[in-house]
Amino acid sequence: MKIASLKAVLASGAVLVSGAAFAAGSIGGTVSFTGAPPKVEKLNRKSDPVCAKVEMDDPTITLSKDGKALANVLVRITKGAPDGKAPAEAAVINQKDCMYDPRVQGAVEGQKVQIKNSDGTLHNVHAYAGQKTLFNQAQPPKAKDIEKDLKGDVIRLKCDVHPWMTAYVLLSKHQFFATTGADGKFEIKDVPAGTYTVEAWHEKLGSQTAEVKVEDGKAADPKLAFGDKKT
Ligand SMILES: [Cu+2]
Repeated sequence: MKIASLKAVLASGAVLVSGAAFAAGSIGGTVSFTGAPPKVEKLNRKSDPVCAKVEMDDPTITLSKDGKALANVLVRITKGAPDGKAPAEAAVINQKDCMYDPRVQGAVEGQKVQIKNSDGTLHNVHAYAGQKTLFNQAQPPKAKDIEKDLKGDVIRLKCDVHPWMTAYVLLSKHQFFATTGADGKFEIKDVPAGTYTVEAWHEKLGSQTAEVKVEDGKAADPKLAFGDKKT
């Protein structure tokens, strides 16, 4: 009897939990690219024989296969969202094949950033907020991960050894952000019902904003698009 009633309590609890998770909406869709697709240039990585082993395209403007959607756009709520708590886990950036992975990501103010070196060559991680240096640290092969506190808005990482290496971490006061994937799609999950301003940020093409109304259990699509005229 006792076990049966405990099971009943657990079962009803599970229903409540899943019900609560469902009582929110999401913001998602595709960030469109409406301009003429730029010519993809190969990066010149000859300065370091380790990096030169792998050919890489310049990822500054990365479009979907059909050229109509834009990858590496950080979409985040900039108005209307409640503040959140920084997660205990760090935002991780890996240096692999002499590139930062991911190139663009969001993090919560106060969250740590952890930078790994998976390459058999020296990197020098130089972090900026605007023109101001936040830290500047060499990371030889097999060196331990660099872990730092993040403060600012747009944090830019550059490698002083390999000038093509760039990454961005955008900080928000909450976790309502997502980066567009290779297909230009993004999804911000578990957004409470409400009206918000969302910003789509691209390292080269600037930013766009849109108003969006989120309803419980529904996906709101803010229709974000970039052309090729912006700087
Ligand atoms: Cu490097």
